[in-house]
Amino acid sequence: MGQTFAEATTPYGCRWPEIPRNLQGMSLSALSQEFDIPQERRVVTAIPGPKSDALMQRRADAVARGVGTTLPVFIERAAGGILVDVDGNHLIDLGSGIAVTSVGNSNPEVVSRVQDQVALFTHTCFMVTPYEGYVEVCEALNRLTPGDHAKRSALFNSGAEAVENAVKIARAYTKRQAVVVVEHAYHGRTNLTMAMTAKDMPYKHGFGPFASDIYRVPTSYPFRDGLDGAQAAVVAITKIEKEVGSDQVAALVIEPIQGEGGFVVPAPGFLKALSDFCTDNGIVFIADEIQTGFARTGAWFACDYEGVIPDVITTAKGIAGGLPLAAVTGRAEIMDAAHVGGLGGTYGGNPVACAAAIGSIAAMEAHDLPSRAQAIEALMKARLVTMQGKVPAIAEVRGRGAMIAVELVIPGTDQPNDALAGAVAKACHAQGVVVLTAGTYGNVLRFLPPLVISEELLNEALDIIEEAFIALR
Ligand code: PLZ
Repeated sequence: MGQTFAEATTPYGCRWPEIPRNLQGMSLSALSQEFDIPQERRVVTAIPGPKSDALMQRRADAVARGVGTTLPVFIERAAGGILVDVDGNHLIDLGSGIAVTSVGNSNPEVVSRVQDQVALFTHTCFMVTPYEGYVEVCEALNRLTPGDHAKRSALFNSGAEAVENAVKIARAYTKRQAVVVVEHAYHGRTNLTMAMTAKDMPYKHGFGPFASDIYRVPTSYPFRDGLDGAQAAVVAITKIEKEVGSDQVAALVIEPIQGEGGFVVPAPGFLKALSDFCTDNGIVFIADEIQTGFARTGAWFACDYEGVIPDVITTAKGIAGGLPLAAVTGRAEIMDAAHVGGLGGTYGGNPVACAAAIGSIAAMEAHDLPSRAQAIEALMKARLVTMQGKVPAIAEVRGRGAMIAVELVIPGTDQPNDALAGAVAKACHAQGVVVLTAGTYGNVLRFLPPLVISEELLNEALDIIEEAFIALR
């Protein structure tokens, strides 16, 4: 397996996984042997099949319509990179439940620890009578997140809840109120995080009034703004200085690579310039790594690529292999600014979710999943760039690690082509490949495979994506 992450360092002194030069040496297939469902696509009915259709009908009668459906396919089992539906179709999973099952669905390390924990006790409430698993997860977070300074963590149930708490903590520490976010941001669906999220439909439409004292500034979106990182940072910082007032700002919250916003990778230097501005002005720099964290981008955290050490970092999704868990980790003096009893929640850091996180982190370390994410990037980008040569609507291939996307336009323009993104996604679904769309304009097709996916499965999914593009271009 080579060097451990603790040993390797970036030019900036952060942890940096080895870069696999040679895909053949990576054996992306080896891990798929661990899963008890054959890691192969199998289409045995129309997708959706008759049993899924019947369940969709029951769903319509029982479930509020506001909860949407990307694929009207009901799942019965899953393992690794395969979802098995109620009609017996085996689907290739390029979504990971929106970047959650990075260690593979029902990873054995996660399953066994969850089973052991659930038999011991299911809940006490950490604020009433604590247990070791919670502390162990916080220790792992303090060790793995960027920076060697003293840190503290607190655990919650969902990403949105983590973001809310990060803002609470930053306000308590700075005794300021304003929060700065950026265009195309996604931070959640609760009242405060809706205010922080950029996109109206479907996230905010009709759900106001929203929390106050949230200010939105431009971000770096190289494909659309044509600015380098320094130029984009000047635009954002000037807006903060002139329209908000630097000494009014408690926190700047930003995704190092935007998730729902369309896998927008900022130009080099943008994040570092913002984080330096925050340091100089007493503003808490909060990296929302809920989607990018835990090996997804080929480093433990996306900030590792930027030479940025956030004051506070929010995590969720990939942390616990599918169980609901989220965290806020940050500088000890910032985290401890909230008074005793000021943070918490009945279920935050539930013992079963903590056991899952310990299993998930163990699997990531044992199988060097950051390096596997880099191998996935190499394979996917090579194939998607080849596709771009054949499909003029593919304007950009971007992303890092196993967080890769294509932005689609009307050929010859920069006009977003959301119709094509939707049509290609639908065609892939019909062939048993789960892909997701994203972006403020809905014109981004994004891929979030589990990091343990086999090379064969990934290539097969890419064959189907390519066929769909050629047919619909
Ligand atoms: N911050 C960066 O990506 C969740 C949302 C799916 P929760 N992204 C998926 C949907 O349509 O609801 C996310 C994120 C970033 C915060 C969140 C919120 O995390 O666990 O969904 O609350």
